[in-house]
Amino acid sequence: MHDVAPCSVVDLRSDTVTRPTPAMRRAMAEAEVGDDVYAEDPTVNRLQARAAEMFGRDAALFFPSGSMANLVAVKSWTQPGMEVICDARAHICNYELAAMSAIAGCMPRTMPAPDGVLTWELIEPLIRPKMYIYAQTGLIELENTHNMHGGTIYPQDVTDTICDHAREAGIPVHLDGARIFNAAVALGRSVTEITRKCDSVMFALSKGLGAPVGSMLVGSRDFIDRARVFRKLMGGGMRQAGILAAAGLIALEEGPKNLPRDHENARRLAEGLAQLPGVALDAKKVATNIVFCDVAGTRHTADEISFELAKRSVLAGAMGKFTIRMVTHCDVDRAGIDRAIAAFAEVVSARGSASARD
Ligand code: TLP
Repeated sequence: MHDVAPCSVVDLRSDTVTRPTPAMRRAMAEAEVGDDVYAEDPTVNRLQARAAEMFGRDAALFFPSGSMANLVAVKSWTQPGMEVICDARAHICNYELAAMSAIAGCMPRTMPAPDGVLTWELIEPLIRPKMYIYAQTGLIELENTHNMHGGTIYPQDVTDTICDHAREAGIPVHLDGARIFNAAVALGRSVTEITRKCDSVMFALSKGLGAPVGSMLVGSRDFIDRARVFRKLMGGGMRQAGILAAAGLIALEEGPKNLPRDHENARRLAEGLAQLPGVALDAKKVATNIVFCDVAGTRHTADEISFELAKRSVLAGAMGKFTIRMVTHCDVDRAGIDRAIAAFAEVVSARGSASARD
């Protein structure tokens, strides 16, 4: 558990905001390092080997960010001029600066999927016929858990069916599993089991697992060899990166243990917020660590509410005019969640009476 000072800010903007634990800092200070562009950093090599083992794959590669790992996956699977099928609210297509187009030369072909969970029935009609007038489908991308749909999880049979059909169609499947450990913990299954049919998987060390920096890409040896070249092409060849990998190793071994508590806290937060006047959300749908609520009923915008929350030392993300996102993580404990609910209640009632006075 990370140290949580009693009067600290309760930062629920994202699970990316966690600070390294004292154990991580010690491991970073003591890390054995080498030049990773020569593949000679022993700590990076250990992290990559451990990640590959945990996912039951041949190989893994360490990246400075999930965005770069997703981009390199697209680049490694496709040719310029191809299409990438993904959900309309996928991170890869909305929050990565159109990198798949700007850098990999691919076009996203999107479909709004209920809860962000694509199915083969939704995907199949988007696959282009093999005719020279069409851009060809180069990749199918899934996101598990789905960030902008509130941490939703792919049912196993849905992922497996997509991957089976995609394989028959000769199209690889890349999984943006930035929060795949959250999904695994919620399902009570291993990450190997829930990702085994995907051709490549990106997962983050720097979100719920608590590392300060880093994401991993896992897959076949051949895929990772290609990805290594593209990572270098994009300027992601790091040198003595063992100081980061050392924290990543601790995140990988210890981080998943924190996730059940983060999920409990998210449910507690959701149930608390659902009681507040003008705040709409379905607490029963909160399956992992992400809580979205709609504040339109308070007659105030998400920006106004998050501004007021910040004055009370609670940070939340305004993700749309009336949409607020709050993400639980290892640096916020149950007391922090209760403080967040109390602050939200105060803001909503203070603002409610202010608007009643208007
Ligand atoms: N997500 C961030 C923001 O970019 C929205 C967050 O605060 O949740 N895939 C998924 C599903 C993500 O949620 C994120 C980051 C990424 C990829 C990118 O990872 P990084 O930030 O390491 O580039």
